[in-house]
Amino acid sequence: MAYFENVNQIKYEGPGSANPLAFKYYNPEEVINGKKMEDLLRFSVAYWHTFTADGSDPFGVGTAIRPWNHLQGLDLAKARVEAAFEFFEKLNVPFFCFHDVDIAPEGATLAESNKNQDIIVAMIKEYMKTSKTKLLWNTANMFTNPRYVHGAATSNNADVYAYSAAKVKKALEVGKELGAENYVFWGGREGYETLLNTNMGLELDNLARFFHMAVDYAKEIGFDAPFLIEPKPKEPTKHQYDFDVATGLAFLQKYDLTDHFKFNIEANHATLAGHTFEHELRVARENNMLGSVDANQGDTLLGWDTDEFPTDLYSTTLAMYEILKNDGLGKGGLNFDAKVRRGSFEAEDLFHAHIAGMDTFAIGTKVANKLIQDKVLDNFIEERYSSYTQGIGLEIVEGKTNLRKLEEYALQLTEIKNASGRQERLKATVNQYIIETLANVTV
Ligand code: XLS
Ligand code: CA
Ligand code: CA
Repeated sequence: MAYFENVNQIKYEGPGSANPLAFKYYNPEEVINGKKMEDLLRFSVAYWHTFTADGSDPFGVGTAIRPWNHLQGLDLAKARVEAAFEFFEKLNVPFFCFHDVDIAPEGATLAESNKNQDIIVAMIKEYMKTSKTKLLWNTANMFTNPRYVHGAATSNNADVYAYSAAKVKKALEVGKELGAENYVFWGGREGYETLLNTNMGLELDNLARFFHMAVDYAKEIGFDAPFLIEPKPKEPTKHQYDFDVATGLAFLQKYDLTDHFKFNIEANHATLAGHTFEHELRVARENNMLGSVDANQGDTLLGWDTDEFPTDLYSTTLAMYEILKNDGLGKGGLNFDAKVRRGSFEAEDLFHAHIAGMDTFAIGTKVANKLIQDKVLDNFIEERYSSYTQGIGLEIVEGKTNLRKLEEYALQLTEIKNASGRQERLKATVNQYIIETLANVTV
Protein backbone atom coordinates (compact mmCIF):
# COMPACT_ATOMS: atom_id res chain seq x y z
CA MET A 1 0.00 0.00 0.00
CA ALA A 2 1.22 3.52 -0.76
CA TYR A 3 0.91 6.02 2.08
CA PHE A 4 2.00 9.02 0.05
CA GLU A 5 0.31 8.22 -3.22
CA ASN A 6 0.19 11.85 -4.39
CA VAL A 7 3.95 12.14 -4.23
CA ASN A 8 6.34 10.56 -6.73
CA GLN A 9 10.08 10.13 -6.46
CA ILE A 10 11.67 13.50 -5.56
CA LYS A 11 14.35 14.29 -8.11
CA TYR A 12 16.88 17.02 -8.67
CA GLU A 13 15.41 19.28 -11.33
CA GLY A 14 17.60 22.34 -10.84
CA PRO A 15 16.88 25.96 -9.92
CA GLY A 16 14.70 26.56 -12.98
CA SER A 17 12.16 23.94 -11.97
CA ALA A 18 8.66 25.08 -11.08
CA ASN A 19 7.85 21.69 -9.56
CA PRO A 20 7.50 22.18 -5.79
CA LEU A 21 8.13 18.46 -5.26
CA ALA A 22 11.65 18.53 -6.71
CA PHE A 23 15.08 19.55 -5.46
CA LYS A 24 16.26 22.86 -6.91
CA TYR A 25 19.74 22.93 -5.35
CA TYR A 26 20.35 19.58 -3.65
CA ASN A 27 21.84 17.32 -6.28
CA PRO A 28 23.02 14.17 -4.48
CA GLU A 29 25.42 13.32 -7.32
CA GLU A 30 27.06 16.75 -7.60
CA VAL A 31 30.64 16.75 -6.41
CA ILE A 32 31.75 19.53 -4.09
CA ASN A 33 35.42 19.59 -3.30
CA GLY A 34 35.90 15.93 -4.12
CA LYS A 35 32.82 14.59 -2.33
CA LYS A 36 29.34 13.83 -3.60
CA MET A 37 26.77 16.07 -1.92
CA GLU A 38 24.93 13.01 -0.67
CA ASP A 39 28.05 11.71 1.12
CA LEU A 40 29.02 15.09 2.42
CA LEU A 41 25.66 16.11 3.87
CA ARG A 42 24.38 12.72 5.06
CA PHE A 43 20.80 13.93 5.53
CA SER A 44 18.59 12.12 8.00
CA VAL A 45 14.85 12.07 8.76
CA ALA A 46 13.77 12.28 12.43
CA TYR A 47 11.21 9.54 12.99
CA TRP A 48 9.53 11.30 15.90
CA HIS A 49 8.65 14.52 14.12
CA THR A 50 7.80 12.95 10.79
CA PHE A 51 5.94 9.76 11.67
CA THR A 52 5.06 9.92 15.38
CA ALA A 53 4.15 13.53 16.17
CA ASP A 54 0.64 14.78 15.44
CA GLY A 55 0.98 18.56 15.61
CA SER A 56 -0.42 18.91 19.12
CA ASP A 57 0.80 21.75 21.34
CA PRO A 58 0.08 22.75 24.96
CA PHE A 59 -3.09 24.50 23.78
CA GLY A 60 -4.57 22.02 21.38
CA VAL A 61 -4.80 18.46 20.16
CA GLY A 62 -3.11 17.17 17.03
CA THR A 63 -3.93 18.61 13.62
CA ALA A 64 -1.84 16.33 11.39
CA ILE A 65 -3.77 14.36 8.81
CA ARG A 66 -1.83 11.14 8.31
CA PRO A 67 -2.77 7.96 6.45
CA TRP A 68 -2.08 5.92 9.61
CA ASN A 69 -4.28 7.96 11.96
CA HIS A 70 -7.03 5.34 12.18
CA LEU A 71 -4.69 2.66 13.58
CA GLN A 72 -3.54 1.89 17.11
CA GLY A 73 -0.89 0.02 19.08
CA LEU A 74 1.37 -2.32 17.14
CA ASP A 75 -0.72 -1.97 13.98
CA LEU A 76 -0.02 1.76 14.06
CA ALA A 77 3.67 1.15 14.69
CA LYS A 78 3.88 -1.23 11.74
CA ALA A 79 2.08 1.16 9.40
CA ARG A 80 4.51 3.90 10.39
CA VAL A 81 7.47 1.69 9.46
CA GLU A 82 5.92 0.99 6.05
CA ALA A 83 5.22 4.69 5.54
CA ALA A 84 8.70 5.64 6.77
CA PHE A 85 10.51 3.48 4.24
CA GLU A 86 8.25 4.74 1.43
CA PHE A 87 9.09 8.28 2.56
CA PHE A 88 12.85 7.62 2.76
CA GLU A 89 12.84 6.12 -0.71
CA LYS A 90 10.78 8.90 -2.30
CA LEU A 91 12.97 11.55 -0.66
CA ASN A 92 16.13 9.54 -1.49
CA VAL A 93 17.50 10.22 1.97
CA PRO A 94 20.43 8.15 3.27
CA PHE A 95 19.65 8.12 7.02
CA PHE A 96 17.00 8.20 9.74
CA CYS A 97 16.99 8.49 13.56
CA PHE A 98 14.60 7.40 16.29
CA HIS A 99 13.89 7.14 20.03
CA ASP A 100 12.78 3.72 21.32
CA VAL A 101 9.24 4.97 22.00
CA ASP A 102 8.86 6.52 18.54
CA ILE A 103 8.95 3.17 16.79
CA ALA A 104 7.00 0.92 19.17
CA PRO A 105 4.31 1.42 21.81
CA GLU A 106 5.30 1.21 25.47
CA GLY A 107 3.83 -1.79 27.25
CA ALA A 108 2.58 -2.05 30.83
CA THR A 109 5.99 -3.37 31.91
CA LEU A 110 9.57 -2.96 30.75
CA ALA A 111 9.54 -6.54 29.44
CA GLU A 112 6.42 -5.82 27.39
CA SER A 113 7.92 -2.61 25.98
CA ASN A 114 11.03 -4.55 24.97
CA LYS A 115 8.90 -7.20 23.30
CA ASN A 116 7.03 -4.57 21.28
CA GLN A 117 10.32 -3.05 20.27
CA ASP A 118 11.69 -6.42 19.16
CA ILE A 119 8.76 -6.88 16.78
CA ILE A 120 9.24 -3.47 15.18
CA VAL A 121 13.04 -3.64 15.13
CA ALA A 122 12.82 -6.96 13.24
CA MET A 123 10.50 -5.30 10.74
CA ILE A 124 12.81 -2.30 10.32
CA LYS A 125 15.76 -4.65 9.86
CA GLU A 126 13.91 -6.45 7.10
CA TYR A 127 13.21 -3.16 5.30
CA MET A 128 16.82 -2.08 5.73
CA LYS A 129 17.99 -5.14 3.81
CA THR A 130 16.71 -3.67 0.56
CA SER A 131 16.62 0.03 1.42
CA LYS A 132 19.63 2.31 1.02
CA THR A 133 18.55 4.23 4.13
CA LYS A 134 20.64 3.51 7.21
CA LEU A 135 20.30 4.39 10.87
CA LEU A 136 22.27 7.53 11.74
CA TRP A 137 21.52 7.14 15.43
CA ASN A 138 19.03 5.87 17.91
CA THR A 139 18.39 6.88 21.50
CA ALA A 140 16.22 6.09 24.52
CA ASN A 141 13.43 8.48 25.40
CA MET A 142 13.85 9.17 29.12
CA PHE A 143 11.71 12.26 29.42
CA THR A 144 8.10 11.64 28.30
CA ASN A 145 6.88 9.02 30.76
CA PRO A 146 5.86 10.39 34.21
CA ARG A 147 8.48 8.15 35.88
CA TYR A 148 11.10 10.68 34.69
CA VAL A 149 9.46 13.51 36.62
CA HIS A 150 12.69 14.02 38.61
CA GLY A 151 15.09 12.97 35.87
CA ALA A 152 16.47 9.64 34.64
CA ALA A 153 20.19 9.12 35.28
CA THR A 154 20.07 12.16 37.58
CA SER A 155 16.87 11.19 39.38
CA ASN A 156 16.83 11.23 43.18
CA ASN A 157 15.12 7.83 42.89
CA ALA A 158 17.47 4.85 42.38
CA ASP A 159 14.63 2.74 40.92
CA VAL A 160 14.22 5.28 38.13
CA TYR A 161 17.98 5.24 37.61
CA ALA A 162 17.91 1.43 37.24
CA TYR A 163 14.93 1.56 34.88
CA SER A 164 16.72 4.14 32.74
CA ALA A 165 19.85 1.99 32.65
CA ALA A 166 17.74 -0.93 31.42
CA LYS A 167 16.30 1.27 28.66
CA VAL A 168 19.74 2.35 27.50
CA LYS A 169 20.98 -1.26 27.62
CA LYS A 170 18.15 -2.24 25.29
CA ALA A 171 18.70 0.79 23.04
CA LEU A 172 22.39 -0.11 22.64
CA GLU A 173 21.39 -3.63 21.65
CA VAL A 174 18.92 -2.19 19.11
CA GLY A 175 21.60 0.17 17.80
CA LYS A 176 23.92 -2.75 17.25
CA GLU A 177 21.19 -4.87 15.67
CA LEU A 178 20.36 -2.14 13.13
CA GLY A 179 23.95 -1.02 12.54
CA ALA A 180 23.49 2.50 13.96
CA GLU A 181 26.31 4.84 13.02
CA ASN A 182 26.10 6.68 16.38
CA TYR A 183 24.25 6.57 19.68
CA VAL A 184 22.79 9.76 21.19
CA PHE A 185 22.17 10.88 24.78
CA TRP A 186 19.92 13.88 25.12
CA GLY A 187 19.23 14.59 28.79
CA GLY A 188 16.02 16.55 28.62
CA ARG A 189 15.24 15.93 32.27
CA GLU A 190 18.83 15.60 33.43
CA GLY A 191 18.94 18.90 35.24
CA TYR A 192 17.09 20.59 38.04
CA GLU A 193 14.10 22.80 38.78
CA THR A 194 15.33 24.27 42.08
CA LEU A 195 18.55 23.97 44.05
CA LEU A 196 16.44 23.94 47.24
CA ASN A 197 15.78 20.21 46.75
CA THR A 198 18.81 19.20 44.67
CA ASN A 199 22.08 17.40 45.41
CA MET A 200 23.91 18.58 42.30
CA GLY A 201 27.15 16.77 43.13
CA LEU A 202 25.50 13.38 43.51
CA GLU A 203 23.38 13.86 40.39
CA LEU A 204 26.41 14.68 38.24
CA ASP A 205 28.47 11.81 39.70
CA ASN A 206 25.58 9.45 39.01
CA LEU A 207 25.23 10.70 35.45
CA ALA A 208 28.93 10.02 34.87
CA ARG A 209 28.58 6.52 36.37
CA PHE A 210 25.67 5.95 34.01
CA PHE A 211 27.74 6.96 30.96
CA HIS A 212 30.65 4.76 32.05
CA MET A 213 28.29 1.79 32.37
CA ALA A 214 26.96 2.50 28.87
CA VAL A 215 30.52 2.66 27.48
CA ASP A 216 31.34 -0.66 29.15
CA TYR A 217 28.21 -2.38 27.88
CA ALA A 218 28.66 -1.15 24.31
CA LYS A 219 32.18 -2.55 24.40
CA GLU A 220 30.93 -5.82 25.83
CA ILE A 221 28.41 -6.35 23.01
CA GLY A 222 30.74 -5.05 20.30
CA PHE A 223 28.73 -1.92 19.44
CA ASP A 224 31.41 0.54 18.42
CA ALA A 225 29.31 3.54 17.35
CA PRO A 226 30.49 6.88 18.74
CA PHE A 227 28.43 8.15 21.68
CA LEU A 228 27.08 11.66 21.27
CA ILE A 229 25.89 14.07 23.93
CA GLU A 230 23.32 16.55 22.69
CA PRO A 231 23.57 19.78 24.68
CA LYS A 232 20.53 21.90 25.48
CA PRO A 233 20.36 24.60 28.16
CA LYS A 234 16.74 24.24 29.27
CA GLU A 235 13.32 22.86 28.36
CA PRO A 236 11.88 20.76 29.75
CA THR A 237 14.04 21.28 32.85
CA LYS A 238 14.74 24.80 33.99
CA HIS A 239 18.46 24.11 33.98
CA GLN A 240 19.85 21.19 32.02
CA TYR A 241 23.28 19.84 33.02
CA ASP A 242 24.67 19.61 29.48
CA PHE A 243 23.87 23.28 28.89
CA ASP A 244 26.09 23.78 25.83
CA VAL A 245 29.17 22.22 24.23
CA ALA A 246 31.62 23.93 26.59
CA THR A 247 29.68 22.80 29.67
CA GLY A 248 29.32 19.28 28.28
CA LEU A 249 33.02 19.15 27.51
CA ALA A 250 33.99 20.17 31.04
CA PHE A 251 31.76 17.37 32.34
CA LEU A 252 33.34 14.79 30.01
CA GLN A 253 36.83 15.94 30.99
CA LYS A 254 36.11 15.86 34.71
CA TYR A 255 34.76 12.32 34.51
CA ASP A 256 37.31 10.92 32.07
CA LEU A 257 34.81 10.32 29.28
CA THR A 258 36.32 12.35 26.41
CA ASP A 259 37.59 9.27 24.56
CA HIS A 260 34.10 7.87 24.15
CA PHE A 261 31.94 10.89 23.42
CA LYS A 262 31.48 13.62 20.87
CA PHE A 263 28.63 16.10 20.48
CA ASN A 264 25.41 16.14 18.53
CA ILE A 265 24.79 19.83 18.00
CA GLU A 266 21.31 21.17 17.44
CA ALA A 267 20.87 24.65 15.95
CA ASN A 268 17.84 25.52 18.06
CA HIS A 269 19.55 24.37 21.28
CA ALA A 270 22.50 26.61 20.46
CA THR A 271 20.29 29.67 20.18
CA LEU A 272 18.41 28.75 23.37
CA ALA A 273 21.80 28.75 25.11
CA GLY A 274 22.42 32.29 23.86
CA HIS A 275 24.88 31.13 21.19
CA THR A 276 24.78 30.97 17.43
CA PHE A 277 24.61 27.59 15.73
CA GLU A 278 28.09 28.19 14.31
CA HIS A 279 29.47 29.03 17.75
CA GLU A 280 28.54 25.59 19.06
CA LEU A 281 29.96 23.94 15.95
CA ARG A 282 33.17 25.93 16.33
CA VAL A 283 33.64 25.02 20.00
CA ALA A 284 33.15 21.35 19.14
CA ARG A 285 35.43 21.55 16.10
CA GLU A 286 38.22 23.30 17.98
CA ASN A 287 38.15 20.47 20.51
CA ASN A 288 37.86 17.69 17.95
CA MET A 289 34.44 16.82 19.33
CA LEU A 290 32.09 17.49 16.40
CA GLY A 291 30.05 14.32 16.03
CA SER A 292 26.75 15.05 14.33
CA VAL A 293 24.20 17.79 13.80
CA ASP A 294 20.48 18.22 14.42
CA ALA A 295 19.64 20.53 11.55
CA ASN A 296 16.78 22.88 12.36
CA GLN A 297 16.22 26.49 13.32
CA GLY A 298 14.51 28.37 16.12
CA ASP A 299 12.57 31.61 16.13
CA THR A 300 14.23 34.56 17.84
CA LEU A 301 10.81 35.97 18.70
CA LEU A 302 9.88 32.85 20.65
CA GLY A 303 11.69 31.65 23.75
CA TRP A 304 11.31 27.93 23.22
CA ASP A 305 12.51 25.07 21.06
CA THR A 306 10.42 25.52 17.91
CA ASP A 307 12.34 22.92 15.85
CA GLU A 308 11.60 24.55 12.50
CA PHE A 309 12.96 23.21 9.23
CA PRO A 310 16.09 25.15 8.27
CA THR A 311 15.41 27.78 5.61
CA ASP A 312 17.90 30.47 6.61
CA LEU A 313 20.70 30.59 4.01
CA TYR A 314 22.95 32.71 6.17
CA SER A 315 22.83 30.21 9.00
CA THR A 316 23.36 27.14 6.81
CA THR A 317 26.29 28.90 5.12
CA LEU A 318 28.05 29.58 8.41
CA ALA A 319 27.20 26.11 9.74
CA MET A 320 28.54 24.42 6.62
CA TYR A 321 31.64 26.60 6.86
CA GLU A 322 32.39 24.92 10.21
CA ILE A 323 31.48 21.48 8.91
CA LEU A 324 33.65 21.76 5.79
CA LYS A 325 36.52 23.13 7.89
CA ASN A 326 36.04 20.02 10.04
CA ASP A 327 36.46 17.95 6.87
CA GLY A 328 32.85 16.81 7.11
CA LEU A 329 31.01 15.03 9.87
CA GLY A 330 32.64 11.60 9.67
CA LYS A 331 30.04 9.11 10.90
CA GLY A 332 27.67 11.95 11.77
CA GLY A 333 25.10 13.57 9.55
CA LEU A 334 22.56 16.35 9.22
CA ASN A 335 19.46 15.08 10.97
CA PHE A 336 16.31 17.13 10.44
CA ASP A 337 15.18 17.30 14.05
CA ALA A 338 12.45 19.56 12.74
CA LYS A 339 8.69 19.54 12.58
CA VAL A 340 6.22 20.97 10.14
CA ARG A 341 4.17 23.80 11.65
CA ARG A 342 0.81 22.94 13.16
CA GLY A 343 -0.88 24.68 10.27
CA SER A 344 1.01 22.56 7.73
CA PHE A 345 -1.04 19.50 8.51
CA GLU A 346 -1.17 17.64 5.22
CA ALA A 347 1.12 14.65 4.65
CA GLU A 348 2.53 16.34 1.54
CA ASP A 349 3.94 19.09 3.79
CA LEU A 350 6.41 16.54 5.17
CA PHE A 351 8.00 16.40 1.73
CA HIS A 352 7.95 20.16 1.17
CA ALA A 353 9.62 20.70 4.53
CA HIS A 354 12.44 18.25 3.92
CA ILE A 355 13.00 19.53 0.38
CA ALA A 356 13.27 23.08 1.76
CA GLY A 357 15.79 21.97 4.40
CA MET A 358 17.90 19.94 1.96
CA ASP A 359 17.97 22.71 -0.64
CA THR A 360 18.88 25.31 1.99
CA PHE A 361 21.81 23.22 3.20
CA ALA A 362 22.89 22.53 -0.39
CA ILE A 363 23.19 26.26 -1.08
CA GLY A 364 24.91 26.87 2.25
CA THR A 365 27.44 24.18 1.32
CA LYS A 366 28.22 25.79 -2.02
CA VAL A 367 28.66 29.24 -0.52
CA ALA A 368 30.79 27.94 2.34
CA ASN A 369 32.96 25.92 -0.02
CA LYS A 370 33.59 28.98 -2.19
CA LEU A 371 34.44 31.11 0.87
CA ILE A 372 36.95 28.45 1.91
CA GLN A 373 38.42 27.96 -1.59
CA ASP A 374 38.92 31.70 -2.02
CA LYS A 375 40.35 31.93 1.51
CA VAL A 376 38.33 35.10 2.05
CA LEU A 377 38.05 34.77 5.81
CA ASP A 378 41.24 32.74 6.23
CA ASN A 379 43.38 35.43 4.64
CA PHE A 380 41.78 38.15 6.73
CA ILE A 381 42.22 36.19 9.93
CA GLU A 382 45.81 35.31 9.10
CA GLU A 383 46.64 38.96 8.63
CA ARG A 384 44.69 39.94 11.76
CA TYR A 385 46.85 37.70 13.95
CA SER A 386 50.11 38.33 12.13
CA SER A 387 51.64 40.01 15.18
CA TYR A 388 52.11 36.49 16.59
CA THR A 389 54.27 35.34 13.69
CA GLN A 390 57.27 37.53 14.51
CA GLY A 391 59.01 39.41 17.28
CA ILE A 392 57.41 39.41 20.71
CA GLY A 393 54.28 37.68 19.41
CA LEU A 394 56.31 34.72 18.17
CA GLU A 395 58.06 34.53 21.53
CA ILE A 396 54.64 34.42 23.24
CA VAL A 397 53.30 31.55 21.13
CA GLU A 398 56.56 29.66 21.41
CA GLY A 399 56.43 29.96 25.19
CA LYS A 400 59.79 31.76 25.27
CA THR A 401 58.79 34.69 27.40
CA ASN A 402 57.51 35.59 30.88
CA LEU A 403 55.90 38.48 32.72
CA ARG A 404 59.24 40.15 33.46
CA LYS A 405 60.33 40.12 29.81
CA LEU A 406 56.92 41.26 28.64
CA GLU A 407 57.05 44.16 31.09
CA GLU A 408 60.46 45.13 29.74
CA TYR A 409 59.03 45.10 26.23
CA ALA A 410 55.89 47.01 27.21
CA LEU A 411 57.88 49.74 28.97
CA GLN A 412 59.62 50.52 25.71
CA LEU A 413 56.44 50.84 23.71
CA THR A 414 55.69 54.41 22.80
CA GLU A 415 52.59 53.78 20.74
CA ILE A 416 50.20 50.80 20.41
CA LYS A 417 48.52 50.55 17.04
CA ASN A 418 45.39 48.42 16.47
CA ALA A 419 43.79 47.66 13.12
CA SER A 420 40.07 47.58 12.35
CA GLY A 421 38.23 44.23 12.66
CA ARG A 422 36.24 45.14 9.51
CA GLN A 423 33.17 43.25 10.66
CA GLU A 424 30.73 45.05 8.39
CA ARG A 425 32.94 44.57 5.36
CA LEU A 426 33.23 40.85 6.08
CA LYS A 427 29.47 40.49 6.48
CA ALA A 428 28.94 42.26 3.18
CA THR A 429 31.42 39.85 1.58
CA VAL A 430 29.49 36.85 2.88
CA ASN A 431 26.32 38.38 1.42
CA GLN A 432 28.10 38.86 -1.87
CA TYR A 433 29.13 35.19 -1.91
CA ILE A 434 25.56 34.08 -1.19
CA ILE A 435 24.16 36.28 -3.95
CA GLU A 436 26.84 35.26 -6.45
CA THR A 437 26.35 31.59 -5.70
CA LEU A 438 22.61 31.95 -6.25
CA ALA A 439 23.21 33.87 -9.47
CA ASN A 440 25.56 31.16 -10.75
CA VAL A 441 23.17 28.30 -10.07
CA THR A 442 20.13 30.08 -11.47
CA VAL A 443 19.32 29.05 -15.02
C1 XLS B 1 14.75 17.74 22.15
C2 XLS B 1 15.85 17.04 21.52
C3 XLS B 1 15.59 15.56 21.24
C4 XLS B 1 16.88 14.86 20.92
C5 XLS B 1 16.77 13.36 20.96
O1 XLS B 1 14.75 18.95 22.29
O2 XLS B 1 16.18 17.74 20.37
O3 XLS B 1 14.66 15.41 20.25
O4 XLS B 1 17.38 15.22 19.67
O5 XLS B 1 16.29 12.90 22.18
CA1 CA C 1 17.66 17.27 18.82
CA1 CA D 1 15.01 20.52 19.73
